[in-house]
Formats: sequence, C-alpha cells, structure tokens
Amino acid sequence: MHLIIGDITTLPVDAIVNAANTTLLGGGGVDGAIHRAAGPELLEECKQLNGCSTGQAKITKGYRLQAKYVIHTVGPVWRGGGKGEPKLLASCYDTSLKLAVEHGVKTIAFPAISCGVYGYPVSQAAMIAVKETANFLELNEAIEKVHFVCFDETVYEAYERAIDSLNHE
Ligand code: AR6
Repeated sequence: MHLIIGDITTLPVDAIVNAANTTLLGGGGVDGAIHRAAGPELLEECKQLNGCSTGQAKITKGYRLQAKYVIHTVGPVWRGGGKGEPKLLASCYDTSLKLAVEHGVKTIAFPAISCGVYGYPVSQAAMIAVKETANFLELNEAIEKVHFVCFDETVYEAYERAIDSLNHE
C-alpha cells in the first residue's frame, strides 16, 4: 500500500476507483474530474449500467485515461455513523478489489471515498480503507500495488496515521 498526494486521473495504473453516486451518471469532486479526463465515452458506458447500490462497485473502460479501467463505487453519505456507514464503506473497498482481481488488474488507485461531499470523517474513513485493503491483500496475491491518492495534506496525514496504527496492532 502506497500513499500519494495528487490527482488520481493522471496515474498510470491498471485501474482507478471513482467515488461515484448511485446514478453513476457523474457529479462533482473526483467523479467530475474522472469523467472530464476520460471523455464522453465514459458517460455513455455508465448509462448502460443501471446505477449502483451504496457499498457496491461496477467497472468500465478508462477511455482517454492512462488507466485501462475505472471501477465506480458508491460510498455511504455520513449520517453520524449509526446507519451502517462503516460496513458500507468497507464494502466499497472489498467489492472494488474483487472486481479488480476478476479483470486481471495488478495496480489500482483509490481516492478517499466518501471523504468529500459525503462528509465521512477522514480519520475514520482512512482507517477503514487501509484495514479492509490490508485484509484483502493478505488473502489475494493477484494485486501488486494499491495507491491511496490523497488530494491534500490533511487526508495524507490521516492515511499515514491509519497505516501507522495498523502496523502497531
Ligand atoms: N484526485 C484524487 N482525489 C480527489 C480528486 C482528484 N482529482 N478530486 C477530489 N478528490 P468526493 P464523495 C478527493 O466529494 O465524498 C460526487 O459528486 C476529495 O478531496 O469526490 O465520495 C459524486 O458524484 C475527497 O478527499 O467524493 C457523488 O455524488 C475525496 O476525493 C459524491 O460526490 C472524495 O471526495 C461522492 O462524494
């Protein structure tokens, strides 16, 4: 697992993950950036997918991105933590990684799902992201590298702390 600060749309990995909404028809934040960089063909393919439930994931091609695939997952909206948010967020990582393996992906990059518009507290979300991914990688050797792409220093530091506390468990 590696941490990067930057823009996920520029990464030369096999798959990038999109923090989408249930319509899969685009939006703001990282979703908007991915659609802009991939070009209009991405939206055309997304229209055929009939949306996606929260905690689940669907895959498309990457079109004009360097990444061969985009895995679209829908994080939970933060409603205080008592509405199943942690389980749903963990499921985003797990289902995205499963889809990646099914498509032969070896390198994958995740944004901080739910940490923007959806309001998930970043330190809690980072903990779930690294824990769920570490559990998955322990059982699956097919994925060689997982990048967590942090848009700013605050998110980066939250991931650093999460990886640190995982190493000390
Ligand atoms: N590269 C990497 N990370 C980014 C980028 C980028 N280019 N742009 C933003 N981020 P958000 P959510 C970070 O709001 O909370 C959309 O409208 C951002 O700083 O994109 O899951 C969808 O359509 C934050 O840390 O996703 C949904 O309606 C993280 O990515 C809704 O927003 C996620 O922020 C999903 O909300």
